[in-house]
Amino acid sequence: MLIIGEKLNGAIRSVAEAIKNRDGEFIKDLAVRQLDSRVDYLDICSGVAEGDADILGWMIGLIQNARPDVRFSIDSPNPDTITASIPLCKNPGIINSISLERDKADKIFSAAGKKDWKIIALLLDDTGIPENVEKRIDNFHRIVKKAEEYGIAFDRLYFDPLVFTVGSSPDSFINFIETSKRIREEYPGAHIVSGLSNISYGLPYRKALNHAFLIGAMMFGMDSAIMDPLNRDMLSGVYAAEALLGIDEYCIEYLSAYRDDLFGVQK
Ligand code: THG
Repeated sequence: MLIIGEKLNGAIRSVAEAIKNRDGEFIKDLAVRQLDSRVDYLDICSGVAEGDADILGWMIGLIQNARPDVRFSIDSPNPDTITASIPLCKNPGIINSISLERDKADKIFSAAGKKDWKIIALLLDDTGIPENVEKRIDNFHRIVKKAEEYGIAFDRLYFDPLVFTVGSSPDSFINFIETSKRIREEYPGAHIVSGLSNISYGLPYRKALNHAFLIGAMMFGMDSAIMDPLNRDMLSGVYAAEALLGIDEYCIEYLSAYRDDLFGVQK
């Protein structure tokens, strides 16, 4: 499972505050704590439209200075911010994200076509939030076709069926797994990703919902998630599910994570 650390997001109040004050120590600490847990990529999102690229550039420099081996997931709705951020990164990362909105996919596919970056594709177009599974699958086919036109290898794409809070979208999880199932039936190796903490927005005791989502979605092929890597219950959930699903043969990874006390339960 590819784990993308979610904490450096301007939608989180304390992070927004640190960005506003250019509090490098706060940002660096949050980066290092995630990297010292278990994370493959660090998602970075400014949470603002104005000065988005400058903020991400500042974060990239700061974090890369402390940890040159870091890999970023550049999280911006603005394709120009993404194309400006890519050359600043020493290591290949993830483009988060493209969609069929306006010329977003074309812009990014033509700029990043030859690079070794993974690309998250939201199953979204200009008509807005896809209301059902059929629309998501239609968007999936259109994105696959476009990627082919630009010569983007299918394996670089991570499809995000989109997750909304179950507090106001009762079908959110069902739509997610139904979409994943359909994609996997057609392309068994397709990568599926989610911003899984979205599922619990506005609800109490979020980790119960996040945890249930994680296990359920992994059963239907989700192999990557933007999630909280500082939450030990979520981390142990990833390892436990991989063991049960036969992805982690003989529980080798599970045992090693336990021994390294990644679950935070050893005395
Ligand atoms: N898809 C893609 N990218 C995304 C999202 C997506 N990027 C942003 C978002 N959605 C995923 N990132 C977050 C980051 C933080 C939270 C939710 C989603 C969040 N965090 C709480 C906090 O830190 O205060 C705590 C969460 C918890 O209790 O576990 O709410 O869908 N491609």
